[in-house]
Order: sequence, then C-alpha cells, then structure tokens
Amino acid sequence: MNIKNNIILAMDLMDILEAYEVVEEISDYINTIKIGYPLTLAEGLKSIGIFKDNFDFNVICDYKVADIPETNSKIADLTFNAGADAIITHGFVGEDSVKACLDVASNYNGDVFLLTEMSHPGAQMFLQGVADDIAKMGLEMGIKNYVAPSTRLNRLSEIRNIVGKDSFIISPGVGTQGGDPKDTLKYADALIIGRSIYASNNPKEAIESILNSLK
Ligand code: NUP
Repeated sequence: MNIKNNIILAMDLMDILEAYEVVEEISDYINTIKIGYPLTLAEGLKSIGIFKDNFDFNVICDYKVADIPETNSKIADLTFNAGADAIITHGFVGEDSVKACLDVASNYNGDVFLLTEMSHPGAQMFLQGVADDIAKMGLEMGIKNYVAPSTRLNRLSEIRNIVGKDSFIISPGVGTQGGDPKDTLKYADALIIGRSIYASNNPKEAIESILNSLK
C-alpha cells in the first residue's frame, strides 16, 4: 500500500461529521485512514465510502477479526464489499481463521494486515508470548502486511527480523501511547496515529509537527 508521508490516521472519533472535519483539515498530508469499531459501530459501514468517495483515501478497517473461519469470512466480505482496501485480522486465532480473511480479500484484490503483538501494556500478559509465532505463521502463509507495536521497539524490531525487510509493517502506539515517530520508522514502514492528531486542538499543526520530527 502506498501511504503518503508514512502516516495512517487512526480515526476513532464516533461522529462522522466531526471525523470528516478533522480529515478535511489534514487531507493534504495523508492518503490513508484506519477506522475501527468506534466509528463503524456509531455510524455504520457507510463510513468507509465517505472517506473513499470524498478523499479517495486508502481505507484500512481495524476490525481485529478473531473468530472461526466461517464467521471471519462473513466479516471480511461485508468489509470489502463496503469498499475497504484492507482489513486487520488477529493472528492468535490460528491459520484457518486467518486464511478465511485472506481468501475473501483476494476476491476483492484487498489486503490483510496480520496483527502480531499489540501496543498496550496488557499485551504483555498473553499476546506477547505468542507474537513471534504469529509472525512466523504469517510469513509461512505468504502474508506481506503486519501490525506491530511502536511502544516496545525491541519487540517491533524482533517482529521485523522475523517477517523480513520485504514485509510491510504498520505500527500503532505513536504519540499518546508513548511511541516515538522517528524511532518507530527505523523498523516500521508506516505509523498509525490517532489521538495525537484528531484530539489535538489543531490537527493540522499536530501532523505538521510530527512530520517535522521525522526530518
Ligand atoms: O496494537 C494495537 N494498538 C493500537 O493502538 C493495534 C491497534 N490496531 N491499535 C489501534 O491503533 C487503536 O485501536 C487505535 O485505533 C490506534 C491508535 O490510536 P492512538 O493511540 O494513536 O489514539
């Protein structure tokens, strides 16, 4: 995926008009948005079309799909059918469930991002212990796109080692969760940034200052 300025806006506002206003302010700087359950449950799958039709953005749906294969297929089908370019799926559910998402994605020419380790502290309780194996599974399955945390650079770097330089890693946790943009980009291909931009009093200045810090 071609991600302008290596920044993906995580849009977790729950009102589509507010979300639209923020996006309009910074649309010169980005071409990729990630939406998840907050906006989708509040405003529906039509949110995808709003960012595609009005901004021509790449839309990544962060639905952290984590069910049995049959249910994963239904979730992925609804998501891509609504216009998404990519979906984020959990890896801990195993190969069959992940493959269900890959199969649906290929029908739509869409991408699947495999979530390895998450960025919050609680991910160290259970997920961290299997994250390397999830990454290895992804590699064996031929997956090219991964999500890995900016909040623990040693873990991000380890996951990069496993998936290799030809894989594409997007990394959440930058800003509000403590991750540093420049350091993260030593290992990741793009940053996922939400509150530091959309919850700022001036989203345009916020993104400009992040871009300056990358120079
Ligand atoms: O491990 C993850 N951590 C994480 O924060 C995986 C994610 N998908 N996210 C998402 O990234 C989270 O749900 C939110 O949408 C975004 C980070 O937002 P912020 O902390 O920059 O506001």
